[in-house]
Amino acid sequence: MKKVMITGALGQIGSELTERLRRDLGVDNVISTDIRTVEGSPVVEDGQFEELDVTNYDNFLDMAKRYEVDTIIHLAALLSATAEKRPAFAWNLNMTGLMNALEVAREIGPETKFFAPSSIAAYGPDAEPDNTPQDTVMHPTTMYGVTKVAGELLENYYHTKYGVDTRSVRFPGLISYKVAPGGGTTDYAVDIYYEALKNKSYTSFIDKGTYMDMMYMDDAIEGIVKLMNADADRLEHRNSFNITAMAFDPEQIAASIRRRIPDFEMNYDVDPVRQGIANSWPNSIDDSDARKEWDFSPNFDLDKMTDEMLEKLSAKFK
Ligand code: AKB
Repeated sequence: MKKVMITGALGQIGSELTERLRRDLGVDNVISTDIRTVEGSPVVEDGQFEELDVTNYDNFLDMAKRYEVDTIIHLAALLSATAEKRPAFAWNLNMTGLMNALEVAREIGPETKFFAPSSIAAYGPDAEPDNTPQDTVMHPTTMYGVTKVAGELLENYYHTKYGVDTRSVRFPGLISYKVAPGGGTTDYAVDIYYEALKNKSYTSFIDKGTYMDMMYMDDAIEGIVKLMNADADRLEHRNSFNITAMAFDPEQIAASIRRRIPDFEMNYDVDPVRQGIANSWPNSIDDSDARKEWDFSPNFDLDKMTDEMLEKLSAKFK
């Protein structure tokens, strides 16, 4: 990875990855792109930034050629809850965008490094729900999940057919304080920290007893960098690696917050759409292949993450 182009760079992952890669590779070696621009965002202001609609292949290719990039990190996509509301739009953005990104990678050089994330959403209700294996049945029942499985297969195809150096992970819910996620099912686990500090209470749209895998953003960013720098000979999986740091339900995150805010109150107003999506996903996934093939090893558990989220957000609110 020497010169990287990032799509969807203003999103939850992209904004933190941009900052990290600018530090690692130098400001001039990271070309961050997004469909929109946001005035005042460090992604836009502190380095190279271009507006790019990933469904426009010609513009995508021109930009990658102009900057002579050797790596594409494709993050532009719609998340699960929004995709469920607008399935046709989600298919077009997630699949045309990914197909274009892979075609651009193939076009600019046979060994272009490539990363696009999959998700725990790639699994469906018939997969083993606990400690879900890396390689098992994948029959998602959401449009987002369908695009993730198709995406994994496409990345595998471009690797075996054209030699594009594709790498990927199945992300769990990602929790961060810098840029809020948008349109995901796991977003409750981010919102809860904001509300705990503002109102000492939170009304969860996900029901108690619903377990999902989660990860603090620092571990997710470290995971991407580690996987992209991993020795290709060690990687047996090219579809997408399971990675996780913790699995909890809303009651457990509330209990973790109460260690710091004892009178924090948790209420429920379950959203049937997002609850249905959550019910179709695993309770917890098995990430032993990622640990074995490229030494994935997260640093944050639930309490450590809670402490950091509350500390960073209170500083932000001051
Ligand atoms: C979502 O909830 O849609 C995402 C995901 C798990 O991929 N956070």
